[in-house]
Amino acid sequence: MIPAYIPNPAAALLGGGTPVDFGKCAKDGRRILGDGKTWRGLIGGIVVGIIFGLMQIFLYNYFNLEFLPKQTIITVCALATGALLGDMVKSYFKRRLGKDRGAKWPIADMYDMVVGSLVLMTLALLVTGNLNWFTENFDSVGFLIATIIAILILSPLLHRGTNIIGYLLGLKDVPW
Ligand code: CTP
Ligand code: MG
Ligand code: K
Repeated sequence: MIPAYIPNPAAALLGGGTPVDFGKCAKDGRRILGDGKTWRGLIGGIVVGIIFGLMQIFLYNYFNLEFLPKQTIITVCALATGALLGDMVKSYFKRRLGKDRGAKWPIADMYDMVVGSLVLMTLALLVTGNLNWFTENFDSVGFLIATIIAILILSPLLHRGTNIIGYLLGLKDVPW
């Protein structure tokens, strides 16, 4: 999940400038995505996520970490891109609900990148004919389910932790 977890904090560090929605509003008069989603954050976040994923592939091969699921170029690129696409879809619905940029939306804010990254990864493996990645990396359905449960438990903790650190370092305006 490293290529999925890195892009959002990287976007917070690198973001700014032109918003992805170019400042445009939807029919409800509110911003399509808002000023919290910028091109620099989007592209910078994806690139940094991919770089971390490539380092993961290198370390995996170097230290023979065969007990872990193996990243591939496809999983790395899809996880990093999916994380920030999920984050943008979340912002779209957040704006439609009338919540301002940076407002709290607990479950959605915590799982946007998890759902976005895992859905895009599965789609990317499907369309490239690599769905056997799942059977190659997970011995049993039980191991796959246990991994998903671990992701669902760890993600909000990591999300909360990094946001508190970002807030204490003055990189984020709010600790969520
Ligand atoms: N960011 C960015 N571009 C992105 C995602 C994030 O520039 N595609 C930057 C923005 O500076 C943003 C910060 O990272 O404020 C934190 O990201 P996030 O919490 O996802 O955005 P919010 O400001 O909370 O906006 P929203 O309410 O739309 O989620
Ligand atoms: Mg936020
Ligand atoms: K987010």
